[in-house]
Amino acid sequence: MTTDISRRQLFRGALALGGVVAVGGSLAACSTTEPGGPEAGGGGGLLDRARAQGLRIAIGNEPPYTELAADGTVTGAEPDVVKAVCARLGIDKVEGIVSGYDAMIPGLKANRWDAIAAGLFMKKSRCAEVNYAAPVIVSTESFGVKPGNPKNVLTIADVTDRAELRVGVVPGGFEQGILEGAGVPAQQIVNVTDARGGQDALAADRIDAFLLPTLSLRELEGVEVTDPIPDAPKTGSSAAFRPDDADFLEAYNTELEAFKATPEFDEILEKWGFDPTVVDGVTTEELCSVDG
Ligand code: 6CS
Repeated sequence: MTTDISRRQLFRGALALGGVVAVGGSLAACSTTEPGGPEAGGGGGLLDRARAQGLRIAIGNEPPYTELAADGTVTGAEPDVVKAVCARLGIDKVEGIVSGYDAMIPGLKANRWDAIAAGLFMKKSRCAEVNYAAPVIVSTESFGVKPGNPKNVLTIADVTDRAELRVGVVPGGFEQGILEGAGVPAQQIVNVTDARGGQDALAADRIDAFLLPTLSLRELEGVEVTDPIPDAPKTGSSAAFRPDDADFLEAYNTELEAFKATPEFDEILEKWGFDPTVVDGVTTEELCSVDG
């Protein structure tokens, strides 16, 4: 008897095992670290390799930041910007590989992918390990709660002040860092696999609130989304690269800055529900100063 598992079940199984699942053509083409894989380093090396073989990006498959279309192509606000900038660099293939947020930087260092384009929000600890391109997205965090917000969870301070509140976060995510940075004890922090896992945990009363970006929560069913959390830090993101690929980053940033001035950039952000003007004047340095 064959077991016909869905793509989502496969992803969630792989993520639960801390693994990654490569998509691009077919799942059979799962690629993690390619045998004799690309040597790290040398922006020119990555630029030449990407022009020849395509660019592999890690994504979280969390719309609207990143989304795996039914036919396996990678979309979402960040990948769509990456694809547009890559086209300007002569790179005509971008492959999405689904990963948990906690595995994205280790996977980049292990050459499982060439870049991260997942809405991996900038903060000190991440900026110390990877080099981010100029900001593309600045967004907000909210709580996903049961309709009517019966526990009245609105701020991070509510969570620190009320020991009975259990908050769901994705493993190693920016939100986990917000709670830990605020001194929320581990027993109040509940790991869920991903956005759908948080939705299910809320429905099953395993958590009282799900901490996730505002627009990601709005994609879920049966979840009321609070206003942006006033005492949560600013969240900003862009593509992230290995420090050894500085030449590639320089070429990428040059084309990204030019692309950000075009109507197409605004169209991509607006298509996915983001306000393209919020990122105006925001720098990587500013976002990399966020604690955590
Ligand atoms: O940067 C992060 O870790 C967070 N970013 C997104 C788009 N979703 C959740 C994740 O924790």
